[in-house]
Parts: sequence; C-alpha cells; structure tokens
Amino acid sequence: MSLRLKTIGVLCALLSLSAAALAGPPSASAATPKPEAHDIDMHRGGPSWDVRAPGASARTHGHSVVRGAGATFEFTYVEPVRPELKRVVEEAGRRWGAVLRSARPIVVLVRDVPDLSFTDAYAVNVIRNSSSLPEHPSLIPGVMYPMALLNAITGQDISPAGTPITNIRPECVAIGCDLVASFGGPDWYFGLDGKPGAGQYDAVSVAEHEIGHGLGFDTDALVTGALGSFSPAPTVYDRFLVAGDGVRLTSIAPDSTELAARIQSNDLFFDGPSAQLAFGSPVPLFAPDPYVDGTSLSHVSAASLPGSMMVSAAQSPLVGKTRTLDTVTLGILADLGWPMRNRLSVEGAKAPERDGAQLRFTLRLAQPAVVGVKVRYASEDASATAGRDYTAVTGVAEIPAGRSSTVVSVPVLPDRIKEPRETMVLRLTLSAGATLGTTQARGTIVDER
Ligand SMILES: [Ca+2]
Ligand SMILES: [Ca+2]
Ligand SMILES: [Zn+2]
Repeated sequence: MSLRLKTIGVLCALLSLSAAALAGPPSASAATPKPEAHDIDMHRGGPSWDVRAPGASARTHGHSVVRGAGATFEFTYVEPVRPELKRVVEEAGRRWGAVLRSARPIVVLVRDVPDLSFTDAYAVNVIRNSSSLPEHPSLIPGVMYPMALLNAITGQDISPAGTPITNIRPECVAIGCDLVASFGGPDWYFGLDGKPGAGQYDAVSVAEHEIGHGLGFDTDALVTGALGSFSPAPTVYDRFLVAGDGVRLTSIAPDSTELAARIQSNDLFFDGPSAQLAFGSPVPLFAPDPYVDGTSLSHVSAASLPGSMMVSAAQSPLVGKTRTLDTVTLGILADLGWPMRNRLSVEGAKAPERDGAQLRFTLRLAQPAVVGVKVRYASEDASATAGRDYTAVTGVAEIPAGRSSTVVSVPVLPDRIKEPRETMVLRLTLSAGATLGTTQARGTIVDER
C-alpha cells in the first residue's frame, strides 16, 4: 500500500496546568487558586507521547465497545484507566455515535496519564488519498483524511490491524486504531450532566471535543519561523479555510511568508456549505497571532460560537464550563464527508384552491433530533406557476433538538378560472445535522369549482 502517512500530529493540547500546580500537594485547600486553562504551545510529535516509556509494547489494559445508534466506538486503554474516565469516554462515544454514521467501528486508543499536564487528541492514521485507495466520488485526490472518516465514507476498513505502516504508534498498528485521546490530570468532573463544579473540568465534553479532532477537525497548516506551510499536505478540513477577503488558504504558495501571515491573521473562516447553513455565514475560526501549534485554525472562534463543542481552552478557560455538540460542528463534519446518522425527508402536501389556503409540507426526521437540524428549501413550478397559482418560497427551516419534524407552508393563490389539479414541488437542497433522504415532494392544488 502506498499510503502516505502524516507524521504524528498533535491536534489539540487542550488543558495546561502550571508545573508549580503539578508539583504542589494534591487539592491542598479550597482556597488554593486553580491553575488557569490555556493551550500549551507544543510541537507536533512532541512530549505527550514521550510520557510513555519508549519501546512500550502493544499490551493494553482493557477494551470497551459502545454501539451508538449510527456508529460504534471501540476504546482500547493503554495504561490502566480510571473507571470513571472509562465511563466518560464511553459516554462521549455514545454521543458521537448517535449523530454520525459509519459502517466501520471508530477505534480510539485512550491514555490515562494523570502526570500529563494537558489533554489532547490525535487522528493517528491520517493518510493522503491516492490511487491506492478505493475510488469514491466524495474523496478529494491528494488530500489528507483521517482514517475513521475514510472508513465511514468508503464503508471499508482502510487500515486493518497489523498494517505495516510507519510513523504511527505501535499500539495503533496492533489494533488498527483510528485516533488517540490522552487525558492528563486536571481536576476532572466525571459526572455526565454537564455541570462541573467551579474548579473542575467537565471530562465528558472534553472527551467529545478530543474525539472531534480525531474525526477530522484538524489542520495541517503550521508556521515555522516566518514561513507558513501545510505539513505534509492540506487536510480535507484545510480545503475549506478561506480568508475574509475570499482568498483560499490552500491557494497560497507553501513555505511562504504570505501563508504565515494568513494563518495568523485573525481572519480565517470555514466555508463549507453545510457549516455556512448552520452558522448563517462562513464560520469564524481561531487564528491568533502568534500562531499556536496544535490549536490555531483547528477550533472555532469562541467569540462567535460560545459554548460550541470545538471552541478551544486557549480562547476561553474551560474550568467550570461545558461545551455541547452543536449544528455548526456537525455541519463542518458533514462538509468533510461525514455521513450523519439522522435523515431528513420532505412529504407531499395537498390544499384546496381558496383564499388563505396553504400547502403544508412536513419535513420529517427519521429519528428525533439529538442536535438541532437546519435545512434549506425552495419551491419549484411543475404544472402550477409561482406568482399565479402559489407564492414562491425559499428559506431555511430548523428542527430543534428533541423534535422530529417541522412544517414549511406554501400559500395558494386562488383564481376564478376552472382548472385541473395543479402541482408544484418543494425541494430540499442542503442540510446540517442530518443527511437528506427524500429531497423533493409534490404539492397539489385542488380546484374545487
Ligand atoms: Ca390556478
Ligand atoms: Ca382555479
Ligand atoms: Zn481542541
């Protein structure tokens, strides 16, 4: 297999505690100031792995399989993992598995490293799509994809256990792991209700966030000295990064000062269609000057999306707070190619031709929404003509979490002419938070004369 592997990259270094705090006595007193959360400035392939003894074997400490409604997560534990941490990563897998769809299990290596001063996640097996991969219309040639996404798109196991590839963790070769999440030792809140105490970090939403990076919320853009580059090549996520003036990041010459300036411009957006539908415009990203390795560009702007799942600790301290899975995050993942578990369809409508009558189209989800769903729709003529037989509509409908349907109404325009039945079409063109099922349905206007 001529798969080109990404060197091990730190996607997210989420929490950082000061050395003094780590060295100090554990939970000395309630009056002890808690360390502030910020992203650690570290380099790819940096120290997080080196916490583990070099040459360690593929021996693991247990395994959990979580069958979500749309995708199964398999967690393998490297060190002995605290039972309460196992519970939260399983819950995180359940939550992702309820909204994403994959025919292949998503394999996560979990490390519990209490003496690690931060928490991070890697998509370990990130490969460049090449002619050696299965052909698929959704795959963009020459672009880096995380393995779990390739598996979900193609329905095949791209990197089965034992694949002799370099540059990945030995334990991942052994188990064919897709992503790795390491949990450091802050003062975790292990409850599942999103209500951490004032000095605590919400473990389950941190686990969800880290898995989000491993699923593809990940840039290969970096700044070294005065130069910006994509190392080794743009990820599928990078393809959607655009500056406020419309310049696409991947169109800028690599190893250039311009690319470095753009990466640090505080003016970068994710402009995939589903993400834009969810947010209402291109999604502002965290693009600070100076660039922060492992953090810049791979998070959304906290100012624009407070509480969103992919906000980073560097922008807004997470202690005492939680983040929730939102439509913007799912829109971005859908733009990367992730199939959504839920499916939205439109049903036909019928109305009499009379004053005040409306064609009421039901937009129905296969399952109640776990995360809010947005959909763009538009009317089209069939035998009926907009402006004469009905009023044209176009817009965005929303189905909030917990609901499974909404209605789009199309006003009927009566006239004094006796006519046969007339029809128009309501078409769904784009969605966020659900895959589109039946995308068009007929509206029938019945002349009662
Ligand atoms: Ca008519
Ligand atoms: Ca008529
Ligand atoms: Zn992150």
